[in-house]
Amino acid sequence: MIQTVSTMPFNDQKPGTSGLRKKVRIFEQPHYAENFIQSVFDSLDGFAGETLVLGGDGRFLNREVIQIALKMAAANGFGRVLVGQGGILSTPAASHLIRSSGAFGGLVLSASHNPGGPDEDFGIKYNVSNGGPAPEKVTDAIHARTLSIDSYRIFEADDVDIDTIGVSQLGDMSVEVIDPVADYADLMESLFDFTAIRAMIAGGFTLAFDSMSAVTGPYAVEIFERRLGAPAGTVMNATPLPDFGHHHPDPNLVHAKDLYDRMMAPDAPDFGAASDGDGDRNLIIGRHCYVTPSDSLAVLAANAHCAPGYAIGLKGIARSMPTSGAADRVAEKLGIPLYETPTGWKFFGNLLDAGMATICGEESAGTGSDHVREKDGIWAVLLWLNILAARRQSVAQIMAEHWATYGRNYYARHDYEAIAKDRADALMAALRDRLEGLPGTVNSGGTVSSADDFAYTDPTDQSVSRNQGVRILFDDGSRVVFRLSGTGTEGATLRVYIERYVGPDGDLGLPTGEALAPLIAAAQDVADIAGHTGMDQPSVIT
Ligand code: VG1
Ligand code: CO
Repeated sequence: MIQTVSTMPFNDQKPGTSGLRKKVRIFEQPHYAENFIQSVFDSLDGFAGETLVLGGDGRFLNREVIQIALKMAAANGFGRVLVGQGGILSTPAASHLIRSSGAFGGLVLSASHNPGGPDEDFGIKYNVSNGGPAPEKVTDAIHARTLSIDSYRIFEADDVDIDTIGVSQLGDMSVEVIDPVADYADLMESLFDFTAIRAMIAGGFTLAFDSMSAVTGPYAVEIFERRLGAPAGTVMNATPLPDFGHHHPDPNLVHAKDLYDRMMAPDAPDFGAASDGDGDRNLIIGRHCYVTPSDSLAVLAANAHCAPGYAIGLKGIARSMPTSGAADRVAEKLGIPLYETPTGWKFFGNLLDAGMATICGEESAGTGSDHVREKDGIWAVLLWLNILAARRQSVAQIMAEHWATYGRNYYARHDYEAIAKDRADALMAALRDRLEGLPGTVNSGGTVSSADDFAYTDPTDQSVSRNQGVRILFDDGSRVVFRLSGTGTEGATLRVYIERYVGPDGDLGLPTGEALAPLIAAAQDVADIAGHTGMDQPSVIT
């Protein structure tokens, strides 16, 4: 029976960089998730009888919201829902499933790299029929709808069994519980030379993969251990847990410190990697060699032809604005275009759909390609392994050769977390006020050549996104970028991105902190971070 339930709008349901993310206790308010899901459906046209893909990263509340979404999809007229067994689908696997099943769209339940558990974060993201995150015009429409919604529709029925693979009926809608891993693993096998990687592993190459008790566990065990023959135990923290084992499932040097320490130990494996809550991010650490995500993007692009899926070469490379310019030099050498987009994967979708870019990446440990419309952690790891198998070199050798060819973009991101929102806004406002006067001035970073607030015009549909981050560029190509995070659930996080380029003949072996010190001081100076925030150190450096 379809019920129409009266409700009142919540005024805090604006999707951020990647969907709606809030504390679990906010999501637990009566009607909260229902309002958002109904607002998504109300913003879409023409899905009667169509397919919806549904799954999440297994965090606290995942199973409950899966049931709500199933019953609401049935009441709103979807014809079929494909749901991952146990409610599990990694973000890239969901993207693939939307594409391969010809679905109308998908709901991905995740707060990605944010922690999970009763006192932590939950999230809901809507992806469109190309498999990618809804573009801004859709998320804007969803937000507008959340502010006026007065009722939602839900099918009254017992909970659906989401743990047994098979088909059942919810009113007129069929529910297909599917294996969340198999199709995705097949897709990976179609892109990469599994025979060569398997031979490399059989020949003694060692790897460690940390799933951080998040969604990639089952995917990584199937792919690395079963299909590629790595020994059992290669995948660490392989069982998805509702609270990620109290860990923060963000694969960076702070939260994946165990892996980092292991990779720096005398008996380190040849290759280490980790992924985040929903499986779209990746951290790459070679034996005694950390690879920044921006460098990883550049190396993957420069060597993608080693993998069968990219043997014909790349159409173009896209990176988010704060991501370092390392990939730009690769694009230049390959003679292909380089696109600079705002932060967030939703901005890559149009470029990928139009065949303008093949590989995309972000400094926040996201890399991916046109095989899906999300960033993809395991994909990046497999491309690295394929390159290592083809080049028969270590990660450190590959990095050294890369820098010797292209020069090195020293890079770091400093995050100042849990700032009061008004203070963070004041800092950005003061910075914006100063922009006009900065060009030509000299500070510890050098001479400022330009300063602006990044705006992006999408080359495929001419849509414009403004205020995407303040950039201060220096005349030697160095830069400092400031923006506020759009994925947090408490207070504000200021992200400061610092980059300095050194050519192939320059000093390629400096410690990053040392190479960037003058620019870090300049950032402090220009934005008065300490004055506005009261913090004299960043909370996290990545
Ligand atoms: C962060 C990253 C951004 C990434 C986004 C979603 O956004 O900076 O590059 O696309 O998270 O990633 P923000 O607005 O907090 O800087 V995920 O893995 O959390 O979906
Ligand atoms: Co993620």
